[in-house]
Amino acid sequence: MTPSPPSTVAALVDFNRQAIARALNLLEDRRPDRQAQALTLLDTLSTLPAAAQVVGLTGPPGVGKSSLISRLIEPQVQAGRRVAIIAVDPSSRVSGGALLGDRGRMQLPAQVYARSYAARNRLGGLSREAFSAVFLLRHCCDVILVETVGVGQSETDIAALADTTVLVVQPFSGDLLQFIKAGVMEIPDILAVNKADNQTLAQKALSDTQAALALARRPAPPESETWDSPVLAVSAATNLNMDTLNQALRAHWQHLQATASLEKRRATQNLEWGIGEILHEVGQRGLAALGGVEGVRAAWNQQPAHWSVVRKLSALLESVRYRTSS
Ligand SMILES: Nc1nc2c(ncn2[C@@H]2O[C@H](COP(=O)(O)OP(=O)(O)OP(=O)(O)O)[C@@H](O)[C@H]2O)c(=O)[nH]1
Ligand SMILES: [Mg+2]
Repeated sequence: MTPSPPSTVAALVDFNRQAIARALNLLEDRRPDRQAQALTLLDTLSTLPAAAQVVGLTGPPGVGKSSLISRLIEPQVQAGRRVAIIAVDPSSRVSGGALLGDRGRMQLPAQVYARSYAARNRLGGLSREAFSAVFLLRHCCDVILVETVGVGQSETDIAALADTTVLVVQPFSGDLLQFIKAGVMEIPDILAVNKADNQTLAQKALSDTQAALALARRPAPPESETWDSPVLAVSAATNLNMDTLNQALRAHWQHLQATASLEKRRATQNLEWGIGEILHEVGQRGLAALGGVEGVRAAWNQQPAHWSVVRKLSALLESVRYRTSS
């Protein structure tokens, strides 16, 4: 692989928004030479620290995910932190206005980069482009906020991409809580009951959520790496408890770093990214030739530990092309 120009990499790491936009366009470009350039860029970046905390906010339509994001970025920007916002949305709204909800007419500050993606199928969930974008952005900023709409499957999907998953619910979100109780949905790292400006409804939602969580929790394993998912009543409209939500995000990040959890999550995310790329490149048949998801996992882990994810991916693609052509 020919290395990417140092100027491009330096500009990305420096959070130059034009450079970020160009690099994300490159990831989406389907021409083979551009795809090769994109992989080279990811390969170069993957030798550098991936220091951003990836926070996934998910939940049913209209619960206030975008409103919460626009609140969450305020203290980050004040603290001089660089923030990327990725909205994965079935209706593919592109403007910053839609992304930031009712408050979205404002101009994004210079330390904030935002981009929307359509939710195209990737193992039935998040778009491949969004996955790769987060992959790249982890090297360019301090925090990435990913918004996804959904109930059920997409929460599991966002967990494959985010370091910290926040499930946003609102009063009367019984279906979602049923999913947690029934074990259909993984327990999120943080539950935010939004719209708590309506006191009565919020109190009821808070106790329902706590009850669902208590039923779903399994006994903690002996090595105490477990995280007790907090349930927080918040309001994006009145700023209620937004500092508590920010603190919980920080606390979870510290927890991930203090235990081996971050390393484990990142390894899973890298593998998930690899599987998405393999599906894109060689389809279900190619994936089957590698032994399906299990086969890819085994082959991926057999690659040298010092190899970047891009090198692991290239080796697997080469082997599947060899097998399917012979
Ligand atoms: N009362 C009240 N309304 C809120 C609050 N947060 C958001 N809203 C309103 O709820 C509506 C939806 O908010 P959004 O932030 O766009 O919700 P969303 O989850 O991003 O919606 P989708 O992206 O369409 O899934 C808007 O009219 C908001 O003004 C809140 O804390 N309290
Ligand atoms: Mg939204």
